[in-house]
Amino acid sequence: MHPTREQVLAAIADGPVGGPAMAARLDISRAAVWNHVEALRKNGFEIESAADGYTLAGIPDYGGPALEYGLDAPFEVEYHDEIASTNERAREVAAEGHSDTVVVADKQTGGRGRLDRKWASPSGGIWLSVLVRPNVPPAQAPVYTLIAAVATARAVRASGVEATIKWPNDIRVDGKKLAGILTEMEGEADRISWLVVGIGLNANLDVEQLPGDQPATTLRAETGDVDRRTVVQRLLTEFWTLAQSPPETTLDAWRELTDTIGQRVRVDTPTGEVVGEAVDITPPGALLVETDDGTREITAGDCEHLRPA
Ligand code: BT5
Repeated sequence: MHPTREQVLAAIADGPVGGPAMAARLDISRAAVWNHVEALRKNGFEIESAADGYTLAGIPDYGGPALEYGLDAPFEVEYHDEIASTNERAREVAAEGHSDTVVVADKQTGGRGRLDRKWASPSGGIWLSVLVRPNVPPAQAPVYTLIAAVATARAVRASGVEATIKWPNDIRVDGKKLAGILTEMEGEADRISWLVVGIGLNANLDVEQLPGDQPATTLRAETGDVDRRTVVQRLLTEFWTLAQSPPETTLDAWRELTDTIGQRVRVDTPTGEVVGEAVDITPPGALLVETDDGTREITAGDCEHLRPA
């Protein structure tokens, strides 16, 4: 949001405040105040004007201005009712030179999973991509997938749903997939240029709207419809806080939220299948699996939890 518009909104939220008083305080003309008020109304903010000035009577449910308003993290939000893929769009935003931007859509027509898989993204879900430019080497990128997993799991738990993390990128409830993460990046040998972390969270959707080729669930099915603005803001605040913290903070939080550690797992890796017991996660995000032939450190793959042998 335009910084002055943000200040006008903040003043009205603390209102009632008169137009002339605001103009004086923000050092802008009364006409400019009026223009900002009208623009805010167009964006869905309910602003009442009475003899004692403007008051804020309501905020929009969802969308860019709704998500930026009251957000405790310095992200700009770009919102689309419909888009092919927020990850695609975030990559474009990165190419335009921006950072610390979140692309959010109500619906995706070309949502993507890992390895060219499709991600079903009907209207009512939470489909977003976080663009950041951390000053770290590319080898550190996997920690951002863990950050996204922890942030998503915490935001979901705050809505009363006991979600757990399955390495590397699933958020699940009772073994059913509630959310997935797709991390993409561009970098040189020693430094990440940009990182796009895509999060797909089945929010206000029916399970029947999902493909059904593997067990899946939605927040609607688990707890009823949620206020997506609250969920997204919690998620982004957690994401930002963890991104500013040492990686160990994220790893510790991840260990508390995962149900992969301690499981017998089968992991499909680019270099073959590994079966054994998952015993820990190591920086920046590799899974340690104890196999009959010794301990393996796995950086990428599809992981399946097996029943005890
Ligand atoms: C993922 O891939 O789990 C990553 C999903 C990331 C989606 C977000 S939405 C915002 C951003 N923009 C994008 O275009 N993508 C990101 P993977 O682990 O490969 O899982 C994909 C598999 O999950 C599919 O092959 C289906 O079996 C299943 N699936 C598809 N849509 C699903 C859904 N909505 N809920 C649960 N499972 C789904």
